[in-house]
Amino acid sequence: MNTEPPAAAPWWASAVVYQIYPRSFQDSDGDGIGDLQGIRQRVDYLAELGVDVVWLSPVYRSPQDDNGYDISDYQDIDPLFGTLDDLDQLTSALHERGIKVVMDLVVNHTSHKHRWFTESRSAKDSPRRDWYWWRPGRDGMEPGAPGGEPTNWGSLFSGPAWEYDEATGEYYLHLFSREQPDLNWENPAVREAIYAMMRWWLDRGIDGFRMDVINFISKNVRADGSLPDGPVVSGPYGDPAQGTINGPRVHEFLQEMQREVFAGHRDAVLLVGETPGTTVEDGLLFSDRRRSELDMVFTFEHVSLDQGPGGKFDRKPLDLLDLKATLGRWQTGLADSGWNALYWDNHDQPRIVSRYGDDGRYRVESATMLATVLHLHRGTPYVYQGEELAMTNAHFTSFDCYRDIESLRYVAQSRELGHLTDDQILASLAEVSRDNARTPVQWDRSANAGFTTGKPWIAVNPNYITINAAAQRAARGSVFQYYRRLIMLRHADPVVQRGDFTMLLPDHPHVYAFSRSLNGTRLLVLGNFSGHDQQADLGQSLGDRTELVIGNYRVPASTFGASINLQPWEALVIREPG
Ligand code: TEU
Repeated sequence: MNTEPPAAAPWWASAVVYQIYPRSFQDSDGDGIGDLQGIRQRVDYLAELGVDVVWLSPVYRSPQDDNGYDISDYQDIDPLFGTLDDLDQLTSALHERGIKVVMDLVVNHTSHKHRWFTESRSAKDSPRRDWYWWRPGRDGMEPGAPGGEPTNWGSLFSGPAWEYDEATGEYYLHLFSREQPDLNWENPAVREAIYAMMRWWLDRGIDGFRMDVINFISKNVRADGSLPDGPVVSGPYGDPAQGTINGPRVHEFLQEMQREVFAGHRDAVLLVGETPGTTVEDGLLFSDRRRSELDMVFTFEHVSLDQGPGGKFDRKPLDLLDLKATLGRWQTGLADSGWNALYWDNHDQPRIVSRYGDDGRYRVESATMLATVLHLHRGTPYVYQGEELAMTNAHFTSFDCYRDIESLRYVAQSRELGHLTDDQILASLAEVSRDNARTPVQWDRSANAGFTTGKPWIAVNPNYITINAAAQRAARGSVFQYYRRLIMLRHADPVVQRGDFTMLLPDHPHVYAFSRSLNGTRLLVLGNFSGHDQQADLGQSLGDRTELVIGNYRVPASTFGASINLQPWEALVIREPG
């Protein structure tokens, strides 16, 4: 880290986290899949960017049905990525550069190949039977027949959330794919095994965890062991949310985890929860320091605003007023005792420049505007690999380009239901498939963008010839250089780290405006979310000592009156000293 954080604020108030999706970051051995030694080759790039923490998406041993989010051994590395020794070397290389390492923790479910599950499924009286959610079929229904599932829940990856297992005549629960059975956290032995595994990783020297769907671990189980059906909103299945999200014991489990795993480590580690379906009220409970659960959580509200009633693949345009209202609510709601994790992109979301920006004519302007708005909020910003280069969506036009299990299952289900044409399915995949974020990082203009000497596991975006790290590192005014400046700003400026947040112009349809203030100093942040000039009427003149802190156009500070003209996708941060 560049600067010491102020004593009162936790270290991560002035930190920026960088997410690596190892499969697509850098290949070192020519098999077309990124690996740990590949990441090690790029640590100086990360140091140059200036990030404080690296979060590694899963590298554990896994059959890779969901690219590592299906773990078969929590205490080993998948040979695709390397060895435990490679991980230790990478951790040391990052630590030497002052960069912390956060591991992904996927403990709502395991792989169906995990020993715990193979033992569990082997017999009804297996000592591990109760480590997962086994249930008989619905009363009066033939086991294994459609509709015989214990509840009507749909899985998040299409199809039912229960899989019938002939060997013992019961069903097991899988909120994700059938290769990802849900662990039964009601069983104390499960929790103890997970805590022991987490302690083992801390002892190995890692600096925290990003906890996958951690608010799914407590199910809403009735006293008789049954689980509730969910409302059927769209499609053939019921929504499992009420029975599975933010369940009755989730806070108890996290507080227990704090006591069992993090006692004595509390201030050094970073704990960020991935929490779909979480409201501001829940977010506050998770991140309130006094409750000792998590440091911050990823909300999904601001990345669901372009989603129609049919769910993720049902697309509608973003209304900027919704985005401001949503992020504004999270800023206000967590102002006193909670903390926000700030993100646009990750390995599950389409690229933000293609989504809320313009990846054509104004790619550079819109990417830097979006970055400015995000990084100036109160919270800890996350940068997903390639976001700092304004990498775009994949723009795939045929089904055989896709690799992601969620996308492929969605295609299969949609074709089976027959409501959509192939062109319609392809159009929604092109907008929102997770593979948009998973194409290889574009390092330079050489073959395969410098990602691999072999055949990449997923196509490289052909725009790598112009959009790549080598070009941007060298160029003033590049998106990469702009991200560096934003990161330096967070390191250096207490107003960015700790200032209060006030939303301005909430009804302006195209301008995102807010201020941050601390001890009389105010930062005014303006972002134009359109490809046209926009006027921001602030109602009061800015003082005459204002200065431009950062912006993505060259504008002299003296032009800031009560009304500011913003050029297409322009971002401005203006300081008014106290
Ligand atoms: O994702 C959880 C999640 O709910 C979604 O973001 C999901 O990816 C999907 O897009 C919903 O439509 C986490 C991981 O980030 C994701 O990669 C995994 O596939 C999933 O959990 C299961 O482990």
